[in-house]
Amino acid sequence: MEKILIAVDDGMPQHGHGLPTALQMTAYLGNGKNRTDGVRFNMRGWQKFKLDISAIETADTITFNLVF
Ligand SMILES: [Cu+2]
Repeated sequence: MEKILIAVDDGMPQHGHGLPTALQMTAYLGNGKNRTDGVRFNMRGWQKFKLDISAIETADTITFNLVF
């Protein structure tokens, strides 16, 4: 199996701080899916999740924006 590294950068861009907890990939669920725990929001507003994903011959970045 090819080793995949996922780095997570999260937080509230308008406030300049991260989440109060650290995200962790806790399980591989198969078929390219992973379980992530540790997401806790302590305030409303714009939350940004940036995932830097890298494997042996490729890398990509995806950003999720949540507003609530
Ligand atoms: Cu904030």
